[in-house]
Amino acid sequence: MLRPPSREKWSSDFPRWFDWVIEAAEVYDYGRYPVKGMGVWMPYGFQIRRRVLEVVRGLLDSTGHEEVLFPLLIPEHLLRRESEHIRGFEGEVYWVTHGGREELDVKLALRPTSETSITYMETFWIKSYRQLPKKYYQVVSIFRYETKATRPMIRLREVTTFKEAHTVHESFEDAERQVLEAIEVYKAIFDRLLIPYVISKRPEWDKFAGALYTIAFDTIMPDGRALQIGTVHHLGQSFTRAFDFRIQMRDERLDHPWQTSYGVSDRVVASLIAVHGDDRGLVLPPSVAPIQVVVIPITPGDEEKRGKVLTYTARAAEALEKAGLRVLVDDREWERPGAKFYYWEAKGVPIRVEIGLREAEQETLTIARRDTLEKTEVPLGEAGDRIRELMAQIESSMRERAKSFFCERLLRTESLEEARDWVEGRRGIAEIPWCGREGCGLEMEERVNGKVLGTPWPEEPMEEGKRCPLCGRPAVAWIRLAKTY
Ligand code: P5A
Ligand code: ZN
Repeated sequence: MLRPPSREKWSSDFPRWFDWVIEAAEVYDYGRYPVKGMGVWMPYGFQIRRRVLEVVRGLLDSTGHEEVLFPLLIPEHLLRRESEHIRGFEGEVYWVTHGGREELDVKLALRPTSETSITYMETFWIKSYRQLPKKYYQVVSIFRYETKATRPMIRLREVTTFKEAHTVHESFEDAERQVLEAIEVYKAIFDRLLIPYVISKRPEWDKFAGALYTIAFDTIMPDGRALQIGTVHHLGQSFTRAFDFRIQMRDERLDHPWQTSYGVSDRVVASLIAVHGDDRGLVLPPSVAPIQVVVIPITPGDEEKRGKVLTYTARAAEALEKAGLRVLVDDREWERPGAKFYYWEAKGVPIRVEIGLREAEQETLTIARRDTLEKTEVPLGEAGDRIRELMAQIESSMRERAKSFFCERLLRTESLEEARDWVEGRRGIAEIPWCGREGCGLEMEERVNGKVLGTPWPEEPMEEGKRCPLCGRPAVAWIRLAKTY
């Protein structure tokens, strides 16, 4: 059994803790696969990924998004059609240049995102405003030749769980309403997964390539660095113009429709792991835990007593399953109970049930919760209900724990020095008054030694009398800065 590199690594050496936990919990094998930036979802990790995906799919489906599946390859001329877009992605594209021994006439890109291929096909499918709004999404692998340090799930070259939505609308305003809906969907996803976030409008210089504007969700990792966990883009008419995509509008005119796109990735699973974990390993919210209850029989040496414990264990497990819980009995004979405790703690199973002779004789269960490690004993007859209640409690205390950590890591200050100390010291996100000019924004990045995340969304009216600490002009907004992944 792998043990963490040392105590307190969750916050003091987060990258190592993360590498350790995904291996110890058998979530994701990264670094052994011989292509940089690509990892393997292992069975247990795949189950977590699947449940997170169910949350995302459920919310997209119930808000009228239709699932589609586009080809992985995009011909060069499509990818190049929108000039800002290709300028942004040029350096990150993997190209397929050969088929077998033959060189291809047309180079094919492994999609870095799908605005171009989807818009291209929409020109055939959508002819009139009557078909709008149109909301598509797909769950696919995308490929980006990332040059910043790659990291498991967080900065991949193959993003294997890209949930990208693409929508088409009659007007600027309709697309803007879609941006609001997308933000609500993403809030619901992160709320369900108990992941805290701030929402920012990214600065002009850091918006998505081809977008009018970008709204981003950022969370904070245990080491105080921010992580972008989702983005929503108003695409305006950039792509519909580039593809000469026109439809019949309400007033009979032919015009280019308006689009949005938004996406979340494997980073959602990464932040689920990072935000809730501790030095013993994963702590999974019961709603997405592949196993909600692990039952561990503690068998005495005596043959008859052993039989008694095992029979009772089977009965108890059946009762819990009947109560609708996802249960696993760990009856491996070659493993000692203590080793099993460590193993399932590392895997983040929310509830552990221990059954020894005493429990078997008294028809009770000893229940330990993963988040606080507290134990209680309950009668078997009440166990289903009690565990259900306990899971609700676990969920709310996990939410509170994550929220209070997050709130402690937001600092609002008018002093550039304080902001610098905060960001450099990895305490989290700092907000300082800003005049709105790009020059000052970029200089703040230098001075604070961090990255601008943008300004609060929804827009907050700026208090009177606040000034940009760099140029002294009146501030138009608070601007957020942090170290980022
Ligand atoms: C929106 C979906 C887009 O690609 N096109 C379709 C738009 N936006 S984005 O901001 O570039 O990416 C969406 C989210 O994906 C995550 N992400 C990544 N995750 C892991 N590894 C990467 N290399 C990577 N690149 C982007 C981010 O969370 C981003 O918000
Ligand atoms: Zn300024």
